[in-house]
Amino acid sequence: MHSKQQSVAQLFYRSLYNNTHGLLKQRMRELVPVKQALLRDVRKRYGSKEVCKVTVDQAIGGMRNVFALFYDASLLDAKTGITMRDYNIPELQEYLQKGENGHEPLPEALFWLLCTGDFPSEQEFADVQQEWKQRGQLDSQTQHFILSLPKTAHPMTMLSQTLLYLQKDSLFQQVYDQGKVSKPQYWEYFYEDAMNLLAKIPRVAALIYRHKYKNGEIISADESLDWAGNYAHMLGYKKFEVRECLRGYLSIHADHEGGNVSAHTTHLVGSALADPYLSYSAGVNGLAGPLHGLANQEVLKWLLEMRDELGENISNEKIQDYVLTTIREGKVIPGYGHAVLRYTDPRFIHQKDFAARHIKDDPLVDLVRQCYHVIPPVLKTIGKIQNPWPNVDAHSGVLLYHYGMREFQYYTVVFAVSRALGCMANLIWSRAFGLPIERPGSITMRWIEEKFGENQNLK
Ligand code: AMX
Repeated sequence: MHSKQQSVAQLFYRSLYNNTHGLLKQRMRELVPVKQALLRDVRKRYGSKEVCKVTVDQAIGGMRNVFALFYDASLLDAKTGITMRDYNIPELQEYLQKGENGHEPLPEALFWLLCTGDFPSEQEFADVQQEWKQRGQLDSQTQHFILSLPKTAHPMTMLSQTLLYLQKDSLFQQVYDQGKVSKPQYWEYFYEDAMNLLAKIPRVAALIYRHKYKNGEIISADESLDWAGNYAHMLGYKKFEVRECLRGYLSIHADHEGGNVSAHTTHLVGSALADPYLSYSAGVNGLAGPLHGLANQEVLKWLLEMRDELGENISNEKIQDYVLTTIREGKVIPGYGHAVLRYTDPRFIHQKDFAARHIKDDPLVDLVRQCYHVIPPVLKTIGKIQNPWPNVDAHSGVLLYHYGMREFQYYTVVFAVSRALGCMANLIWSRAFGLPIERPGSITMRWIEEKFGENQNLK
């Protein structure tokens, strides 16, 4: 018999077999009933309380400060920045496992934290690392698919397409199609898909890079390296500093609460029970927008254009004029401002400190530092800008550029590899909590006028 049913069963049992000793899944199995009960209790006690009011301005203005999403793994504070399971960026840097006697946190450890709320023991950490190595292989068809993509496509488009290609392997979709899964089990299949997606995404991303920019010369994985270190290796970067840079980079970009475009899109699409591949492909498409993940490539372009026009050793006054000219042309200053943050993004500080430790005498890194002092006072003079301070994208692209990655379009792919960690942890928990399909109401101009207009009482 060679039925689809058989192949689904084989896939599932192979995956269960592989994970008999998966410590993260074991821990999740302990946690899921406990947290489900906690959420039930929270709803029972506070379900009817009002979280916030929504004004017409907020409905039209991108729903700023409308707290209508439940997203448990991370929270963004306008002043202190992101906390992941209540730990801020410096704390994560201090407490998470680090690689090669380095300084930067390892994403495997962060994923454990995002899923469980606890820092992993050495054994738990090693177990996730091992699992991702086992699950991470790309078969020859997948490699062929990537190597056949048109090189003219944007690398974020390639990433999104490859995630859709891999969707044929979704265990959730297969068992759901066959009616073999009930709601309490959904999360287990989302977990399997999420772990496979995470294990594979650095290899997919590295292959896209080698295909688009390096004539398809593939670099095989080095199984002795960690997830981020191996990504640096497969991209073709051999220096210890690049591995360190990517460890930190992939950790700090992992999650930024639930309302940002990539996290929210992944969550929304997943709420329709679209599997993790479909959901994250959608999230990646949102991340590819210039106001979201593409900003780091925009920053670099903007800085290089400024340098081309004004030369080296630019004075503060000239930077100020350049900023004002950019705004007069109707453009934004990339890397500055944020929809929620109102102070300097701690992830920017993390990268600035990394640069201070590892990078000496790079005029572009110096320019980023100079801009940090010069740009905010200029933006403060433009009343409508809510946050004149830098976000993470003001620095991240410049680090990659320093280490030799000159393909700006690719920078957002690195972001996407990282953001998969937060999006996947949340997606697993959304199914574990049994959250429903997301479906907010919307209003029309006529609705607003009829409800609040002068004649409303006459109607
Ligand atoms: N340069 C120029 N104008 C800016 C600005 C900037 N850096 N930041 C905000 N503004 C403008 C907005 O465009 C808006 O103008 P409008 O009313 O004419 O449309 C006005 O100021 C008010 O915007 P806001 O309430 O301060 O910000 P927002 O929530 O609407 O937008 C963001 C937030 C990030 C899109 C915006 O600050 C921006 O475009 N920044 C530059 C791009 C960037 O760095 N994006 C990365 C964000 C982090 C991430 O997701 N990776």
